[in-house]
Amino acid sequence: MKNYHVSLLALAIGVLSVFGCTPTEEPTPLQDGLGEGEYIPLKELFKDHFPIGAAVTPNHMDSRTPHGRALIEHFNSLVAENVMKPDALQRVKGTYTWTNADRIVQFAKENNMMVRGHTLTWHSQTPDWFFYDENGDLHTPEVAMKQLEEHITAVVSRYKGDVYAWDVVNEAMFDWDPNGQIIYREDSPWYKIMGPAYIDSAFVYARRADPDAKLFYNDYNSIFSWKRNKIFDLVKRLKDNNIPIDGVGLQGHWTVGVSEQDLRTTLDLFRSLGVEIQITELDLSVYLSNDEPGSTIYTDAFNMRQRIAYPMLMKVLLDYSDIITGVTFWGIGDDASWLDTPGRKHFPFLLDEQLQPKPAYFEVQKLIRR
Ligand code: 9MR
Repeated sequence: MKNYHVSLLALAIGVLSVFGCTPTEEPTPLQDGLGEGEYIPLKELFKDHFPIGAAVTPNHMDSRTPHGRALIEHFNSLVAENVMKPDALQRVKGTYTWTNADRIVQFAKENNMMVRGHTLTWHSQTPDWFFYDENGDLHTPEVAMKQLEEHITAVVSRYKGDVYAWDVVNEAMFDWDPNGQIIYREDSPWYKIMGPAYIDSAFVYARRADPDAKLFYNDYNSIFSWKRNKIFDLVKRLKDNNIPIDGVGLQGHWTVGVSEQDLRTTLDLFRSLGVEIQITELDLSVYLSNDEPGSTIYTDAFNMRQRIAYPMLMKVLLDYSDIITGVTFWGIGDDASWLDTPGRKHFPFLLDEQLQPKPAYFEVQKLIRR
């Protein structure tokens, strides 16, 4: 077990002035019999509150590998990082490729884990044939809608009873528009073909294929006012029109600077809609801004930031655990994250590059195991 003694108090104070709060002292001994460096697996820590998930690739699905072992130890829910997307399942029209997705579902079954499905309807990672005819012209709304219906019906039916929740529509709202004039992502080929009608239909098709699956709208930047209000309006409209939607997925691609107030305001807002919330793609980058120089070393400053930000975040999620029905990390440990670029690692998880608990993990553990 790694021993991180944060001796750099000066550094800590520097960081804390950023966060405007008082330091958490050196880890205090736990009062429940756990010794120094001992930990409770994540899924056990949160078992009374929500399942803890990880985004995975098919080659993680092997209990003999470190990733497979870490998954079995810490997680009770899985989501495919890529292999359930339209380009993976139906790259060629009418030809479905299930092998990789099946592996994930099988591993989950063998290890008593839940599976989230990601994603049925998206403008990205979706083959051109969904949108364009052989001349490169956009399909008519009828053709595109039919293809969407076939895809959703085939995929949801195959995993009926195995996938308990689907990201039915992903990232359909326009991302940045402080005046709120542009509601939908208008450059999405789905939108170009038929406006927002595809969103409503996708939920109807998914419900029809598996009446028991939980159906989510999933998006990023969803804790910021300019976007959360659009998502709120969308979900309200869907509900008012009896479109079957169960919840909102807040992706959770945040940083150590994530604002507690933004989180709470967003959760209060969605609570008022009476929908479930899941954090679907959680990663907490160690950088406070894009301008900070990149590092491939997990510095003491990064460590200190995460020791503060992670428990703050998890405390908020616990406070809302009556409406939060799942928390899924967008990866497993700091060895690999979609955020990483050469020279700039983001170290966004609670498990380190060796898939061992980080100091931030122990701070989170204290929330529950005092
Ligand atoms: O993590 C995924 C990465 O491996 C893919 O290259 C990328 C392609 O778009 O998609 C990433 O996952 C995204 C997810 O499906 C939707 N929300 C944003 C995620 C990060 O980009």
